[in-house]
Formats: sequence, C-alpha cells, structure tokens
Amino acid sequence: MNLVKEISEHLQHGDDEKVTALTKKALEEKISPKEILDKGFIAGMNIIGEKYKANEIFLPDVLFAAKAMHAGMDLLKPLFIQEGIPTIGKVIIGSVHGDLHDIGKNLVGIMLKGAGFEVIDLGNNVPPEKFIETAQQVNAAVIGMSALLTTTMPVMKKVVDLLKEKGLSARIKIIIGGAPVSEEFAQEIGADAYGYDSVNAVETVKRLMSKSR
Ligand code: B1M
Repeated sequence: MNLVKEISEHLQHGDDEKVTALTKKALEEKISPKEILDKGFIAGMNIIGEKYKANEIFLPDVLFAAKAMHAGMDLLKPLFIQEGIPTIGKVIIGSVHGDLHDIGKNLVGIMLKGAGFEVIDLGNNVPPEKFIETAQQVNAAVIGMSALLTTTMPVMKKVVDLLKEKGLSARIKIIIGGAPVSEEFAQEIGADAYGYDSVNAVETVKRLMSKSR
C-alpha cells in the first residue's frame, strides 16, 4: 500500500504512534507535507466522518482519529510555518460558541502563520463578544470563524451583526469557514468572505486585509 494511504488507514484506526512513525518516514522519502496533509490526514478524517454518520463507528473512534491527526500535525506544523519572518497583519481565529471542533480551524491558523500573518487563536467555543473585543484590543483587521455544526452556524451571524452595531465593519473584515458553511451562507449573513479550505483561507484573508480601512 502507498505510504500516504497507509497513514490515512492508521489515522482512521486512531493509532497515533503509527501515524507519527509513518509521517516521519514519508517526510524522509520527500513526500510533500501538503500531500501528507490532504491525502493522508484530511482524507482519513473525511472517511471517519462518513462512517460516523452511517453509524458504522462511534464517538470514541472519532476522538481517537482526531488525536492521531493531531499527533501527525505536530510533525507537519513546523514545515508550514517559517519562524522569525515579519508579520503582514493580525488575524483573530476561533471556533464559534457551542462548537468544539477545532481541527480545521487549527489548520487554517497554521497556514495563515505560514503565510506571514500574526494569528491570535481564541480556541473553540468562543462567545461572539470575545471575537470583537480581542480584534479591537490587538487592532486586528480580520476575524476568522469556523463552525462544523449546523446548530452553531447562526452564531456567526451574531458576530457579523455585533460588528455592524459597533460600527466596526469597515475596519474589521470577517471570513467564515467549516464543512457546513458555504459562499451562499456567508452572503446571507453579511460576512465579507467564505474560505473553503485552509489554502483558500490564506488567499481570501490577504484580499480582505487590503479592503480593511
Ligand atoms: Co463531530 N460532527 N461532533 N466531532 N465531527 C461532524 C462535524 C459531523 C458532520 C459528523 C457526521 O455526523 N457526519 C456532525 C455534524 C452534523 C451537523 O451539524 N449537521 C458532528 C456531530 C453531530 C458532532 C457531535 C454533536 C456528536 C455528539 O456529541 N453526538 C459533537 C459536537 C461537539 C460540539 O462541537 N459541541 C461532535 C464531536 C466531535 C469530536 C469532539 C469527537 C471531534 C472533534 C475533535 C476536534 O475537532 N478536536 C469530531 C470530529 C473529528 C468530527 C468529524 C468526523 C471531522 C471534522 C474534522 O476535523 N474534519 C466531522 C465529520 C466531517 O466533517 N467529515 C464531524 C477535518 C478538518 C480538516 O476539516 O473542519 O471541515 P474541516 O476544515 C476544513 C474546511 O472546512 C476549512 O478548512 C479546513 C481544511 O481544509 N475550514 C475553514 C474550516 N474552518 C475554516 C475557517 C476558515 C476557512 C476555512 O476561515 C476562518
């Protein structure tokens, strides 16, 4: 079996030690971090999601797979982030209130840091006010929100509305993302942009930075 596929299989079985060992091996064999991420980790997590939905596996299995993905990401993270380069702007990121999913949000953070942004990560389950207060405190130009549950998507609108109420929408721009989120939803709630994956999020944040006044 191809090495990246093997990583995906072990991730699905929640075997963090195997994922770590095989990720090291793949890097030694000069397989690109992007390929390991997309075809190994993300592909594996997508299969986990489908099996979970079909009741073929249960919540602890999902947690073990997520833990294995984190273990592998620890090895890839330094390769996506170059330390010591001057930052090109500040971005606040977080998973919205009620949402504990943070793998995608963390990936977006890693890619943004790698592209030279200063990233202030508020973690998961972030209340609407916290996004805005922090953006004001650190003078950030962009807020990035992630939601993985259809039930937490409406929280994104609360942040957009709060920002408008405070008269800050010209200065602070909002990008949203996460599996159930779409371009249409972003337009519907008045967010400035939608990012469909972590690479697209970087391009989009760059565009938003230039629009912030
Ligand atoms: Co949960 N979960 N989960 N889960 N989980 C989903 C989301 C679900 C689709 C599974 C399913 O039923 N098929 C389903 C949601 C259904 C719905 O809302 N319609 C679900 C459910 C129901 C739940 C619980 C309610 C289960 C329960 O308790 N009964 C519960 C809720 C907890 C809560 O949040 N309050 C729950 C819990 C969990 C775990 C804790 C076990 C674990 C999370 C661990 C963690 O994150 N630390 C978990 C996981 C891992 C998943 C799945 C399997 C995988 C999510 C993931 O990490 N994907 C997921 C199924 C799925 O999505 N296929 C599922 C990999 C990640 C890289 O992708 O996050 O989409 P993603 O990020 C992408 C893009 O979306 C984008 O870039 C990333 C990279 O390409 N992106 C952005 C993300 N954020 C962005 C922000 C941007 C731009 C782009 O700009 C700011």
